Amino acid sequence: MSPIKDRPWTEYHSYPAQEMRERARKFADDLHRRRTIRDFASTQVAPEVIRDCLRAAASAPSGANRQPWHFVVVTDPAVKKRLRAAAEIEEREFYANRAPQDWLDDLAPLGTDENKKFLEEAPYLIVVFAQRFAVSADGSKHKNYYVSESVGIATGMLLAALHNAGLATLTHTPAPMGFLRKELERPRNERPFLIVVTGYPAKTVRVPDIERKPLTTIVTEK
Ligand code: IYR
Repeated sequence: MSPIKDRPWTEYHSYPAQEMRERARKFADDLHRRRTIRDFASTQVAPEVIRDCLRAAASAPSGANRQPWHFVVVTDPAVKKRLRAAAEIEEREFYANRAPQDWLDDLAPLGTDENKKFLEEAPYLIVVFAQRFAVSADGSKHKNYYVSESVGIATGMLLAALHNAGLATLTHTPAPMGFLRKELERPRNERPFLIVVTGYPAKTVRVPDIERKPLTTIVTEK
């Protein structure tokens, strides 16, 4: 990549003060309407929408602009079925033996269990991988920086973009999730990060009117 200083520079896009305030408020209000759901309709989603949301994610900042992510977009029912089977093996073990009691107690209000039917029902599974390092065509390794931070930011931007498009999402982290690399034939320099289960909510879905921590408890001004 050519050095930044040799690239064309464009003016920073800004808004008049009033417009800025409105945009900030509307965006926050809209993000607050996002809810994780666990029951998806089989309704199809236009691939262009998913592609544009991935384009939004791809704009994320990353350590040294190394963009250490890869997204596997799963729509093939046979692949989904395999992922569900593999995830449920791990999750059965998680709920029965691996999870300590205090973790199970924290999950109880969510009503989650080892049954992961959403992995087959949702039209899209976007499996996010983090690249610990990059491998060039000649096999040499190139370091990446702040990988978890970068991939976390890109995933957050993906969730915001999908919500903005009117789609529902579920962030699913089967534990452990090493099986995703094998099932999806990803290289050894990548580790599975998260599954973004994406689609429309099932007709029966109701979401709780949950509250978020008030700003006064999460923000300190100095
Ligand atoms: N991976 C399990 C358990 C789980 C853990 C957390 I932390 C959650 O917020 C939700 C679920 C599962 O997917 O059921």
